[in-house]
Amino acid sequence: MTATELDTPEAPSAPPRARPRFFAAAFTGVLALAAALAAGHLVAGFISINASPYLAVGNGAIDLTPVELKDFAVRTFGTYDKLVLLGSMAVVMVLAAALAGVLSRRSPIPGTIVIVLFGLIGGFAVSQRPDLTVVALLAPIASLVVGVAVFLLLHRIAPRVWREPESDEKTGTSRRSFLLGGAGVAVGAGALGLGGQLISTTRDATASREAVGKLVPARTAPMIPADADFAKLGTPPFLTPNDKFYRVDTALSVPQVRTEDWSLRLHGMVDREVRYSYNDIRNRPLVERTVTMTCVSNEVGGDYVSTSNFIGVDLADLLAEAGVKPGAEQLFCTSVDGWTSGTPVAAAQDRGRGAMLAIGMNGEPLPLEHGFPARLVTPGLYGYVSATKWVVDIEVTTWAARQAYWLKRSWSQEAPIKTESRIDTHRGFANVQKGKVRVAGVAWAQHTGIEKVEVRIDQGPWQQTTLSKEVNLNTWRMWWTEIDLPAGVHQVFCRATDKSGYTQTDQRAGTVPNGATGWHNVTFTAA
Ligand SMILES: Nc1nc2c(c(=O)[nH]1)N[C@H]1C(S)=C(S)[C@@H](COP(=O)(O)O)O[C@H]1N2
Ligand SMILES: [Mo]
Repeated sequence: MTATELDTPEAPSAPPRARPRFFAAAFTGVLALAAALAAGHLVAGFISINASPYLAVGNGAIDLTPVELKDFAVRTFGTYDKLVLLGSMAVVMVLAAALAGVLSRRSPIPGTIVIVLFGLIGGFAVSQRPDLTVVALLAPIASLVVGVAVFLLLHRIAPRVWREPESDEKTGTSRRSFLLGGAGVAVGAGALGLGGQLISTTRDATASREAVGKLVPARTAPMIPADADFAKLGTPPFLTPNDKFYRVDTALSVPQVRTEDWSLRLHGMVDREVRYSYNDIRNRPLVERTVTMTCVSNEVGGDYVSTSNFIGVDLADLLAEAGVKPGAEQLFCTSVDGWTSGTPVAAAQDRGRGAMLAIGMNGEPLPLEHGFPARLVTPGLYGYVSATKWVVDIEVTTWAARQAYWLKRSWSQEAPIKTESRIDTHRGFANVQKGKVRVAGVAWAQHTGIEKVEVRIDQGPWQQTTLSKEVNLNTWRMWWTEIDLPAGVHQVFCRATDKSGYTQTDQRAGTVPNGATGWHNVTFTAA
């Protein structure tokens, strides 16, 4: 705007629209984004929180992430990998929205295009979710409409005359209405988003889980003997409390499935298709089995291993009721959130192994994040091929016919758990007194059993450790010993030998494609 124009406000040609200032412009974009996401979240609250465009894009990103990056994220951030993802998405979106606002200082068109693009991405992500119907598209549509409307509105009232002297009356009004409008949008967006969150939790499965009550198996697992762990000497407790059980899955928000809405369909290469309701399963005589589960993403020395008393029914019984046809190779199991796994039929039918459809852990119904109402547990196989949580569909089929989630992403088709051992006491870079030092830890070789665990200092001779009482072949075993540590910095190694005679290799391998190998070691500094 030139001085001449300022001096002649009454000029017949309308004054050119002044461009909103940089921050006001950026702010306009960010507020429109917030309003859009909040509106989508609110509508999703009524349908399924997974219809929230923000979460749907996050879930889509998880599915598209290259395997190395995903593995890195799981290893580095653990269960927080999802928060990190949502946080990074928020940062990227805020920056893009701010940029869109700035680009729109002359005309609202660039910003509108960016918001529509965001809306389309959100809509696409929602449409790709296997657990949602067309109705779910209402959420991204709400986002799109509200986003564009708020953007155009704020753009209109954005202080077009901010460049003019503060004293100008028009400027003051314009600026006030922009700030008020902006604050209104911010508060409104907060309320909508919160509302969506609250409404969705009224539809969650917590009450359904509480209504199930205690699960009392007809056949309980043998009592865990007191000497099954050396918790007092620095091993983990034998049974992992439910809230300490490791968690690994691709779900950004825990699927909410109520028992009354759940059923399991067993079909494919079977004589007769069967469908079980929750009560069908619950009212059968329940068995209880002590099983140690492990994740293939567990690196040497890692924590993705836990033990529970699982309660449920034998998968072999269900398969017998359906009648598995000859030639069947895998159980292609689908979760309510669309995640899939492929379990070898032979492992599932092997009664000695004891694969289960589990509905309980340690006497309680499964915690929501561990698969409520029902999940699979197959002793001896890594979770990604054997332990579908929130399972709703089992198709008996061949390997060629179907490829499960992680198989498509370069992990192995068959994945028996590798024999591993870990030092728990001490961890990290421990400072200890030289002389007698206690070392303790855990070892596992599910479905084979642990024969011995040895430790050594630096390149020294291997020394035997004391093993805890064996509970069953499908569980971990604790070990401890005392070593004589000279002053200085030393590496303490451990290695297990399983009952097949195999001793852990010192060859380090990464987790992809079928589990890490190598000896765990901890640095001890003795003084
Ligand atoms: N629906 C669903 N089930 C799943 C997964 C998943 O991502 N989605 N992850 C699997 C993997 S990789 C493992 S190791 C186990 C972990 O079970 P937990 O979280 O109860 O320990 O669940 C399996 N079941
Ligand atoms: Mo896993």
